[in-house]
Amino acid sequence: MRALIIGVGQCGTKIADLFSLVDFEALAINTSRGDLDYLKHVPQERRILIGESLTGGKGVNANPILGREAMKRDLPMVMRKIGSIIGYEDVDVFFLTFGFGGGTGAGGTPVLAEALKEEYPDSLVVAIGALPLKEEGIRPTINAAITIDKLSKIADSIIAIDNNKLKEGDLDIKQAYERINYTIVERIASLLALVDVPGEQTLDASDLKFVLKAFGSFATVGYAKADASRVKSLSRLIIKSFESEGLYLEANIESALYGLVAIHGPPEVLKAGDIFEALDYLTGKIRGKQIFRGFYPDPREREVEVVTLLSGIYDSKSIEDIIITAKNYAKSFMEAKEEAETKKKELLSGLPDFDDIYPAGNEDLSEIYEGSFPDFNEVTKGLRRREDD
Ligand SMILES: Nc1nc2c(ncn2[C@@H]2O[C@H](COP(=O)(O)OP(=O)(O)OP(=O)(O)O)[C@@H](O)[C@H]2O)c(=O)[nH]1
Ligand SMILES: [Mg+2]
Repeated sequence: MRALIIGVGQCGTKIADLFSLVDFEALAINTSRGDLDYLKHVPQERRILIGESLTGGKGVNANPILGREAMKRDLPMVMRKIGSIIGYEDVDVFFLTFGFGGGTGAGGTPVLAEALKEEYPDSLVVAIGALPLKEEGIRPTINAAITIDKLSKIADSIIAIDNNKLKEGDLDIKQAYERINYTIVERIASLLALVDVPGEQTLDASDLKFVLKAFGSFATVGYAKADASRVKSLSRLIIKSFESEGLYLEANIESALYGLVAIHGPPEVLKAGDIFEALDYLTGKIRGKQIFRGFYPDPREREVEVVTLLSGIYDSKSIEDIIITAKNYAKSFMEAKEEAETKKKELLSGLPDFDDIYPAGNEDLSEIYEGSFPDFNEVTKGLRRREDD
């Protein structure tokens, strides 16, 4: 299976950089030259600066209109570059990584997703986006809500990662992001690494594509890992991977259409009875009732790792919170705007124009000043009278 990871904006390119570290094909697109320079693992020739004529290589400061414009202007160059990386072998899935709350990623990703869908109709386009932290304020929330709406009409699935859910304890923001990015890449890379690998019951590219082709709805990845000697119940560990604490996103997994579970560990722990008990439970729980599975017994392994992908999710509290906050804000902003306009009109109505006050004609200016300059007290009194009427 061939996956191409494309990071857009700072958050997205940092995630793509980690994918590159673990040997996935990745490229990085940003409006900020400094942020591209800061990456460590994506090869130089796969770092693409967009919108230079617009921003001078300095980023778009959380303005998605500029992010969108930057991607549009340089789209031919970006698509040529992607084409040259792809060569003649098809790509199964394009994973677009980005932050929902900024400008470059939020504005640019939907433009790129649309172009990829058009040029590579047989490949899937899956968005992997980080949802903003609550404390970031209203603007990232608005950017996220509008970008969710756009991508839901273009992408095959949106793997939304709730930063709020993965942020731990009192790490500072930079450390928290690093930890979150690492977690995202660990989970998705583990899943991708298990596709097309020989095993007991294996997952192939078409299984993964089937699960991810979910009409632009949400997907989440669950995860659980334990030392093999400590696993008393494998079934319990599998179930843990798709319970709330295992998932990226606050979501009602009962609303999911499809699932995929990959289990990797020493053969003596991977007992069929345990695995089927857990899979039956999951199959019964999700609405779509379709679960794909892969078991990968590995005698050298000392740990058991379970990765679960659930797709077709519509019911997610993380997403709903963002959409509702954005809608409420938009509503009160529109009301405030309308009120400001009405107040302004009221306040200014009845004002005369210059011609109403200054004498007409081409008299000598000195004469105007001396003789006929009106008394402003009189004028304002006049205006007040008009308003009282
Ligand atoms: N998980 C994660 N989220 C991040 C990271 N950096 C930023 N974010 C989130 O992404 C949003 C900001 O996106 P950025 O990628 O910094 O912005 P950008 O796309 O580069 O756009 P501009 O900086 O406006 O040009 C914020 O809402 C953050 O919550 C990161 O390293 N990891
Ligand atoms: Mg940036």
